[in-house]
Amino acid sequence: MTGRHPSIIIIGAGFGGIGMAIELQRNGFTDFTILERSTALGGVWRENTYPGAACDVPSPLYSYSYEPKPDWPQRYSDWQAILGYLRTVTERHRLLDHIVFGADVTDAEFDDPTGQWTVRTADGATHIADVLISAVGQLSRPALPNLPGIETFAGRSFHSAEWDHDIDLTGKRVACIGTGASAIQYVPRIQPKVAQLTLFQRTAAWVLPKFDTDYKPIQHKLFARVPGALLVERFGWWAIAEFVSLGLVEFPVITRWVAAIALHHLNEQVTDPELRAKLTPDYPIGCKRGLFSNDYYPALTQPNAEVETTPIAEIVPAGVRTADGTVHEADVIIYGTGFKGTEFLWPMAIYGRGGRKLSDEWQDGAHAHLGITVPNFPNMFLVYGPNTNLGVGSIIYMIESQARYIRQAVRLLADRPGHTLEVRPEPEERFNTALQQRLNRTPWNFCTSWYRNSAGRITNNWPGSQLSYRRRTRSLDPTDFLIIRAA
Ligand code: N01
Repeated sequence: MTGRHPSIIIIGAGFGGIGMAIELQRNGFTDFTILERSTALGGVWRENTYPGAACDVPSPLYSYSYEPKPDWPQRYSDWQAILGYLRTVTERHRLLDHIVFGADVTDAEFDDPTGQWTVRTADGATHIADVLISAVGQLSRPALPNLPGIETFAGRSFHSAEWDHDIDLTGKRVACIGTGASAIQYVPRIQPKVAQLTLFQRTAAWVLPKFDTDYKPIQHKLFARVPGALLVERFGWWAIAEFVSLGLVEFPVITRWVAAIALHHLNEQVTDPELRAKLTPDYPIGCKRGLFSNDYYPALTQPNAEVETTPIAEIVPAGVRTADGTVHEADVIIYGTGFKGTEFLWPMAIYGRGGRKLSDEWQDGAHAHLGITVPNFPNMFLVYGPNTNLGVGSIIYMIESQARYIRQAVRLLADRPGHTLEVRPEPEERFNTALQQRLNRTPWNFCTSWYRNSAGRITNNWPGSQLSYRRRTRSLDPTDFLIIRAA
């Protein structure tokens, strides 16, 4: 480590990486570089441009606490507004000069003798730093289904996160596979223009009403001029999320109320008993991510829409063949089939102390102390790492908690030049044992989702509230760490 301030590499210029950079900069640590694989910042909000792409967490909460925005156009802003916000914040904090675009990290290696990280990118460049912070998110790698014949389809096809805007869907027969948070946003947008929409549903979603609104000029003025007004709106949504999250473990009665609201919503919007039956979930609410929409069900009741629940057998040149032998002809197939959420940091190869490979350490599923630090990976930190996703609430709030914690670790390093810092195995193990016990009591165990890996281990979610995580990460306990002089 040179001088008092560690040099830092942050991977990823989405909400996590930018939030991390701001936290460092605000605390006087300015020797950082953000490596971003794309040519622009924004992470998932740059990638997901499908029609209707929006955040289903209210914007006053889905924003940095220190960068309130009084003039959000809507309560649930679309991707353009969110991306615009992140760009503005990045510029305001003069972070653009810290970002290297087109830097796709392939591998990173900790060097025991120097106590530094060597980070390599696909273009052959090498970066060396004292501290490595990954902020690559959990949902940055689209997952295509493993369906036979997928490559034989004669029409056009794309994943929802790689929406092909050159394809005009007007008058086309469109097969949509998947009924997650992405699909329920684009299905209502494309249904009015397509000739035929066939929605292939493997599992019915729990869908709640969305209390969306366009903020009016008077509200913008109120938020901008009346001290605390925007904070009240933010706090209100935060408190609702905290209340609902109590239902995950402590008070299941809360989730039963939420389920009743969702079923009422379905019954109100879908009168056809056959369609209603198809759309009724058969697993506990909360097991998969809860969804919010006022226009998803109505879109599915239209004459040009059909919900197909027979399992898909294969993709054929003409379309989708279901297990009953029917070929559902299609001009376009849209895969709303989610992301490789449990493959943390994949496909980067990360080597820690003694050449240990992170993917080997995580063979049975990713785990990290507080989702942030991993034994034998000195001076390495994770933003939005394992078990830090929320069933309800704002990931930006979690990211802020992690950034503050990591900043404390960087401070420790700055105060001990020439040293490295790594979490001891015991606190990490204690943390994970308690975490897994608590996870066993959550509804996430009762279905498959991107929260669990193929062995069934829940690697993605935090089984508690936003506040409980904030409390756990508020102050870094130095006794949890080995702080040793680099050889
Ligand atoms: O993906 P998903 P997503 N045959 O994994 C189905 C975030 N997000 O892109 O449920 C047939 O939720 C699969 O079926 P099943 C949010 O965190 C946030 O929609 O496994 N179907 C499922 O229906 C979200 O949770 C916002 O039975 C197949 C769907 O594909 C996450 O992104 C907005 C299949 C995948 O659903 C992912 O959402 C949008 C197969 N072989 C997204 N394989 C916000 O508003 C998969 N499926 C913040």
